[in-house]
Order: sequence, then C-alpha cells, then structure tokens
Amino acid sequence: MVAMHIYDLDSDAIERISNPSINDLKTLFVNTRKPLIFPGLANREFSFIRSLNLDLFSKMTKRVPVMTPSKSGVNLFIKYDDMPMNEFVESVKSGKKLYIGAQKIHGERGIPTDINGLSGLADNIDIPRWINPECIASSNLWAGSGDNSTVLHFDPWDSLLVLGQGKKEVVVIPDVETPRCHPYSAYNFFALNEGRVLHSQVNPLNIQKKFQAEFSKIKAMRGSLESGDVIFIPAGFWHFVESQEVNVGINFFIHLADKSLFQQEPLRTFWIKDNITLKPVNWFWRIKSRFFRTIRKVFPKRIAS
Ligand SMILES: O=C(O)CCC(=O)C(=O)O
Repeated sequence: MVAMHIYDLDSDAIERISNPSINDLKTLFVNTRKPLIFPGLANREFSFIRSLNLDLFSKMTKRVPVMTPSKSGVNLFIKYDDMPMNEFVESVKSGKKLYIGAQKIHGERGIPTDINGLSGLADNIDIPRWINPECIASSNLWAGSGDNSTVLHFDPWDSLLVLGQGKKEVVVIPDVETPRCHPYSAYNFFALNEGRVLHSQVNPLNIQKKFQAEFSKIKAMRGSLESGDVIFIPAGFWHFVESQEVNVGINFFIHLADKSLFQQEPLRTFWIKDNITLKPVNWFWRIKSRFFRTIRKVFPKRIAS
C-alpha cells in the first residue's frame, strides 16, 4: 500500500456563510450539527483578535506550556515545555517549530484563569454579547511558528475558532464516522494515562497501513481559513488542523445545549472515560507520585548520587 495523508480523503467543501445575522449566530450553538466557516467574521465580531500578536506576547513573562511536534510530526497535547511567553516569541522568530495549543485564557463562564499563565490576555478580549457566558467552558490560545499540525481529535464542546493571523487548513470528519477514526478504547489505561482521551490512533500525516482501508472510506469536509475567518466545529466531530505561517487564534469552547448527544459516539465513550475509567488511572498516578516524593524525602542522597 502507498503512503496516505488525511488530505487524500474524499471531501466536500465546508459551507461558508458570509455576514450572518446576530440571530443566526445565537442559534448556532443550539441546533447546528455541521461545521461552518464565517469568512471575515472576526473583523465584525472579534476585532480584538488583531491585538493578540507577537508584539503583545513579547511583553509577557509568565511561563506557558508549549509543544514541539511528536515523532509522527503532529502536536499531541501530551508533553509540554514551560517557557516564558517572551522566550516563545524569540524562538518562533528564530524559526523553531513550536505551538501553543488549547491553553486557557478564560475558564468556566468566561472567567479569566491563570492556570496556563495567560490570564493577562483576558484584558484584550471582548467576548461578544451573543455568546452566553453561562455556556462558556473556556477560551484558549492557539499560536505557533507555522507548519503546526494538531492531532486528529474531537472535543466534548462546540468550538468557535477565530483566526487572527496566519492560515489554517481544516479537515472535519462527522461524528457518525467515529469507528473509522479508531478512537482509543475507554479501557486503554496506557492511552488514558498519556492523556489521549479525545485522540484518534490514526496519524493524519502518514496513515498507518492497518487503518488505511477503513479510513479511506470516510467522507470528510475540508476548508481553508485566512486571517479574520472563524470556523464552527460541533462537539464530537473529528478534526485535524494544519496552521501555516506565524499564526495566532483563539477558540471558545461552548457547553452543549443538547446533552443527549452524550448518548451517541464518540461523546458516549468520552463520558465513560472522563467519569469512570480515567478515575482509577488518576488515582494510580497520584499514589505513584506521592510514593516517589516520599522516597526522595527519606533517601535524598542515595537518589541524588
Ligand atoms: O487550530 C488548531 O490547531 C486546532 C483547533 C481546535 O482543535 C479547535 O478549535 O477545537
């Protein structure tokens, strides 16, 4: 079999809607179950996005979790290097392939959080009034050097991704295609321990031979984003995103209006992982860390030598 890339999938163009009314946008999260691109919507509704740029980031000194691509070439949200934001800017300018992916600026109800060192950005962000703060799970920064690929995954919230700078190519795969995306089982404790709760096992840049036959039957949707564009991705829809040029975006994760979607895949398996099988993995990890911390306290020299 020949090498296969996710771009080789048969795909339709993601529908593009120009100049939607506020009412259209308000109903977006209630009854839309397909991806949509809103060209240039950021200029009207998210004009703050222009102020999120490398100049602003170079004035920030707090440490932020930063990713370098895994061996497969994609960013996996598993391992991070914490670095001051101004150092991130210098490294990006010197051509290092780095990505800040899904790092929180706001948490639940749109309240700023400093969990990832980025609460300072909240002062620059005016959340549009048509997004009900009660429904916000988080807002997150996505920023990189270019040539940044995000693992094929789904989210348990609807996502509204606003691109301020750079370009993005987005492949979206409907939730009904979940078996062909080969999610990690709810009982794969190794994958859960690594944080691969939402990930596909498929490497989108070089699809493994064992997955090719099934994966190639998928009917995907594909679209390109330029700076100022916004994309809506429904919860449970698989997506792969490749960012080009120095890129800066922010997304809002919005809680689902229709909770019954957790009764269907892949959100059903996500619920099982998050509420049942992840718990023993977390307990094991906490007990293991506590055990080694105690050992280090009791035998500090022997461990150090
Ligand atoms: O921009 C990216 O790299 C990924 C964005 C994403 O996964 C999302 O908005 O849910």
